[in-house]
Amino acid sequence: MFEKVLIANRGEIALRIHRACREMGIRTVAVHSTADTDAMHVRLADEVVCIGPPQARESYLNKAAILSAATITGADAIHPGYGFLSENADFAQMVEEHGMVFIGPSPDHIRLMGDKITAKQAAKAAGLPVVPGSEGSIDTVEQALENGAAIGYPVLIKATAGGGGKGMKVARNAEEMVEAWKMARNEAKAAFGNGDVYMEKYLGRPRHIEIQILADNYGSVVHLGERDCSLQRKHQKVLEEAPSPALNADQREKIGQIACTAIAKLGYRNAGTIEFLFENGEFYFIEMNTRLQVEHPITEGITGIDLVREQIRIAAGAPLGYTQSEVRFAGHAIECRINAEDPQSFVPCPGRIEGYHSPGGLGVRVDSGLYSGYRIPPHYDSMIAKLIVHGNSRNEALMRLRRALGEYVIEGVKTTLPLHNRLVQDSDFVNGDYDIHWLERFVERNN
Ligand code: MV4
Repeated sequence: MFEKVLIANRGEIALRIHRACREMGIRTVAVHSTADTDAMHVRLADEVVCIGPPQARESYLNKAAILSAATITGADAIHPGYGFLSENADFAQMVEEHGMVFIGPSPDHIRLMGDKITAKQAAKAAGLPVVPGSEGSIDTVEQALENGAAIGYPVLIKATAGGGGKGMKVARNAEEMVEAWKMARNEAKAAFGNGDVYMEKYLGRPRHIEIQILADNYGSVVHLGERDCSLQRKHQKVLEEAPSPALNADQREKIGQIACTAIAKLGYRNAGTIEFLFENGEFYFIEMNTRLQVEHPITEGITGIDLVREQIRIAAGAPLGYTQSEVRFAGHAIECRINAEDPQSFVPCPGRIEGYHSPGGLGVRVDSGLYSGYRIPPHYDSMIAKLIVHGNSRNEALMRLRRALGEYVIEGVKTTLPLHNRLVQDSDFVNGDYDIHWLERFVERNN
């Protein structure tokens, strides 16, 4: 096992990784920008290295600074968390070239899945159901029109370097195609420096359902069920739950098996998430995430498996040690992402935490680096805490969530707690009756 792991991240996920390491008897190295000197994960880590100024580009995205910190502290491995360098294939490769272990998949798999066209081709070849669409990139207006006619309108044009909805354009008919194709290419070029786009049949009211998988270095694969991440606003997830209220046992079992077979075929290792759109009882692969995800705790809630520990064990060369039939699913888990934002306008609201009381009790988990007196820096993502509840049933989880939200006190900054308080009272949400567009309408109704 590793003796020392460098945590190349900040905030709640840096703390989450530290906790897994501490339980495993692994020493931790925190790296931080000058804006994060007082962060909780920095306080708890065994060793600390300041890697640069507040701007992420010069600190948390600074490969040379992080590799230097790992080298001088003698770290055996680097955990990238999510965001920042977590899906940067070049960084993963540099970590290996420096004789350390990148806690994640191979650079080749990160690269394969980072390009949405090659990801989709690989997914299809591995047996995953994909959205009907173009074979590769759409490079001319003629190709755009041909593919539009063949796929059938409406179609969606997507950036191959994309994710997060940037460079996505709907074309409802041939007339809209030329403009949509040009705009998608321009947006993609501006956002990613790569203007390549591809085309898919546009699904109107799907749910976003993703399957968590774990694979060791020896070909063993398990899935840890699904998460329903449909409740999002402007491509930012707000609340996630597991299992999905939209799936029956047969659908769950079938897609889980398909996912495991595909992951084994791909030769993928470590943790990963396969994202699907789900509409009219059918799954359609859209992307694969080659990192630990923000919402991983709901999967931990229903399986009892510590995903970060599993990532570290796998990276250290340990075998999975259990089979699919030994993975036990129990109850229901829900996560609320709490952001330092105005709950109506969603404008970020950094500042000092003047008062803090987090909820507790059976089935309640809070992942957060917050404490009374902490100053939320303005330079980073506004997510400051995750409230995760688990119950024996969805209804029990909901009862617990309402209770826990009521206990949570965060003073000094505006937060999205009031949004969650309203959401958990809504009858559509309580009935599990929502798709990927539902929350945007809910927010507008309540404004
Ligand atoms: C789609 C889609 C409808 N049809 N693909 C948005 C971000 C990206 N990662 C995939 N996205 C979508 N792809 C087809 N063929 C609708 C979306 C989409 C979406 C997907 C998941 C969660 C929230 C979403 C919000 C708007 C659009």
